[in-house]
Amino acid sequence: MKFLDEAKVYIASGAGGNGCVSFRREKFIEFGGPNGGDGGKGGDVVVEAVTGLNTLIDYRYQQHFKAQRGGNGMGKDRAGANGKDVVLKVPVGTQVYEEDGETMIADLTEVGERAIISKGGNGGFGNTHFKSSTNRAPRHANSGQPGEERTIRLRLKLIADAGLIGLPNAGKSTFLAAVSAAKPKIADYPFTTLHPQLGVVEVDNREFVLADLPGLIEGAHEGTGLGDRFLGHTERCRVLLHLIDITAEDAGAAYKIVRGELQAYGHGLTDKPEVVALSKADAVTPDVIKSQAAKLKKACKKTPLVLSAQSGEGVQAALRALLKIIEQTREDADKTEAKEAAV
Ligand SMILES: Nc1nc2c(ncn2[C@@H]2O[C@H](COP(=O)(O)OP(=O)(O)OP(=O)(O)O)[C@@H](O)[C@H]2O)c(=O)[nH]1
Ligand SMILES: [Mg+2]
Repeated sequence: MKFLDEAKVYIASGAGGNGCVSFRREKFIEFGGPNGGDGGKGGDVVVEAVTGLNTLIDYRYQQHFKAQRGGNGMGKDRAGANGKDVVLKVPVGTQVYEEDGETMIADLTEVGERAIISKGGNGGFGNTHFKSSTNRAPRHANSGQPGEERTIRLRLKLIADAGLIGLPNAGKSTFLAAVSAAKPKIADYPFTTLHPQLGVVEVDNREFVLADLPGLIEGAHEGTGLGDRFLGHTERCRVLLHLIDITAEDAGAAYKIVRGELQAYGHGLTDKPEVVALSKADAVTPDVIKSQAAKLKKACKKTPLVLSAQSGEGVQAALRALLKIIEQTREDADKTEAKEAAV
C-alpha cells in the first residue's frame, strides 16, 4: 500500500430542506388550517478514525466529499428526511486542519473517535409553525439553511511509542526487523526507507510500538535528502532511539548532525527523552568500539549503548531502556490527567 501523510480535501455539508406552505383541503371541511411540514436537516461532514488504515492514500483519488441535503417538507405535516452524513475514514493519528494548514480542528488519536467538521444546515420551518391566534393561515415557510463548503487538510502523524532516528544506513530498519514482525526494506545504500513504518515490539511481556523512519542528513531541514517533514511522525513518540553507525568515521560527529537537524525541525523533538546507541557492533573490533563510544559519549554527554541488530548483542538492553522511559512517561501522563480531572 502506498503511503501518504498529507491530503487536501474539499468538503460540503448538506443544505437543510425547505419548509412547506400547504393547507388542509378536504371536502366539507372549511378553513382546514396550515399543514406544511418542516424541511429535513442537511447531512454533516464527519471524520472518523478507523483501524486497519495507516495512510491517507485514499484521499489522493477522491478529494470531494458532499453530504446529502435535507428533504423538503411536504403537505399533510410531513417533514422532509434528514440528509445522510458523509464520513471520511482516516487512520488513527490523523489531524484535521483548516485550509491554512495551521489551525487544528480535530486530532483523532483513538479508534472510533469522530469529529463533525462541518454541520449540515437546519431545515426550514413549514407554515404549520407560523400558526398563531392572530394568523390562522400563514402563507410563508422558511427555506433551509445552506450547507457549508470549505477546504480542509488532513495530516497523519503516526502514533508510536518510540521512534528510530539516525543518518541513512545507520541500521534503523535492520533494528526494526530484528525486534518486531515488520518487514522493512533493508539495503546498503542511503535512503532505503522512504516512508515511516511501524512495528510492535515485545519485551519482558510488555508491548510497545516502534516507528522506523527515513534517514536524516545534514541540511534535511532545508530539504536535502528526503527533507525532514517525516519527523512529524516522531512528534507523538515518548522516546527516540538514536542509532549511530559504529563503522562511521566519527560517531560523535554523526550524532551531532542528526541532533542539529532535530533542533532545526523544532516542535520539541530535542526535549524528548533519547536513547543513544552505537549500531553494527559486530562489524568492528573491541578497540574500535571503545574509541567510538568515547567519541560519542563526549558528544551526547552520556554513555551510549552498544548493539548489533545482526548478532542480537545489546538489543534487549536497548529495548528495556526504551520500555522503561515509555512506562515512566505513560505514568506521568496518567498522573497529570488524574490531576486535571480532579481540578
Ligand atoms: N554488520 C552489520 N550490518 C548491519 C547491521 N545493521 C544493519 N546493517 C547493514 O547496514 C545497511 C543499512 O541498513 P538499514 O537497516 O537499511 O539502514 P537504515 O538506517 O534503515 O537506512 P535508511 O533507510 O537508508 O535510512 C544494510 O546493508 C544492513 O545489512 C548490523 O547490526 N551489523
Ligand atoms: Mg531504513
